[in-house]
Amino acid sequence: MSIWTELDQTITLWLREARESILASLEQALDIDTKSNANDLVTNVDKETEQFFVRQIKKHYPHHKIVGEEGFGDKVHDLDGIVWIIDPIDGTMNFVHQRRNFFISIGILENGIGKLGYLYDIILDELYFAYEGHGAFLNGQSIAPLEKGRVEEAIIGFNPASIPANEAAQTMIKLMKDVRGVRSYGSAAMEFAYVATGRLDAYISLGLSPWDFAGGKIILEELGGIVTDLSGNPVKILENSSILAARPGLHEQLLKNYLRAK
Ligand code: 2AM
Ligand code: CA
Repeated sequence: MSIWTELDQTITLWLREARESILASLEQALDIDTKSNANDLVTNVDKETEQFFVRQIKKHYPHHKIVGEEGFGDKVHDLDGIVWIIDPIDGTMNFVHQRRNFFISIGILENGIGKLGYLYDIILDELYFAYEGHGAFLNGQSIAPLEKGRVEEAIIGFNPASIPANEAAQTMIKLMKDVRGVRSYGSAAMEFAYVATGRLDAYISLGLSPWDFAGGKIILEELGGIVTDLSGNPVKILENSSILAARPGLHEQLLKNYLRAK
């Protein structure tokens, strides 16, 4: 068994354990706090879930490095070796307000190459997973590679709160009118999972952090999806970035006709 298959089996068990404990915590009062602004929420469950993973990884894989949103991981400056990038709850606002539509998101890289990606819809118990070079799966069922798409037939994921306050806003609004539909789910992990399974054709975000996109990028790329920043440049994994994640064909069309259009 390869180290990745073995690691996957272990992570799947940890994810199930984390899910049980998140579901149990939903039966109790949440301890809710704010971070960078009044809408940037964090709860005791975000922190406890990240601590659970950090504890397990440190115990079983002490040489691996960890980047975690809530800061319980390591100070990671480079992608040498094996690096875990973890968002214990992606879609915290959904978690607090809706009690659904939130994910655990994990990406694992070896020397900068994405190897394993996990997006776990806790309420629906749907686990999206990819192993680089070996396919992507939803609850163990193989996900079909992505076919080419076109703007006129596309449903895109987009957060209207992130329409830029400059002339690019007009192009963005034109795009919203040209596509078939626009959706805003409030969880980058969910939007990546939806692009991976064809429920969305593209996802656009003006500013995400590494833990918001690491797991999703690995899964989408395994399916032939394309993930860049909004200028079409490769995403730097350890830095905040804008994100354009889309089917092939559609990705080029969005860049050429909207995002890079003058
Ligand atoms: P979170 O729930 O883990 O905070 C919502 O559009 C998406 O953007 C979610 O994935 C959310 O992740 C993320 N997000 C929310 N606030 C953010 C911020 N200040 N910087 C980067 N990503 C953010
Ligand atoms: Ca989070």
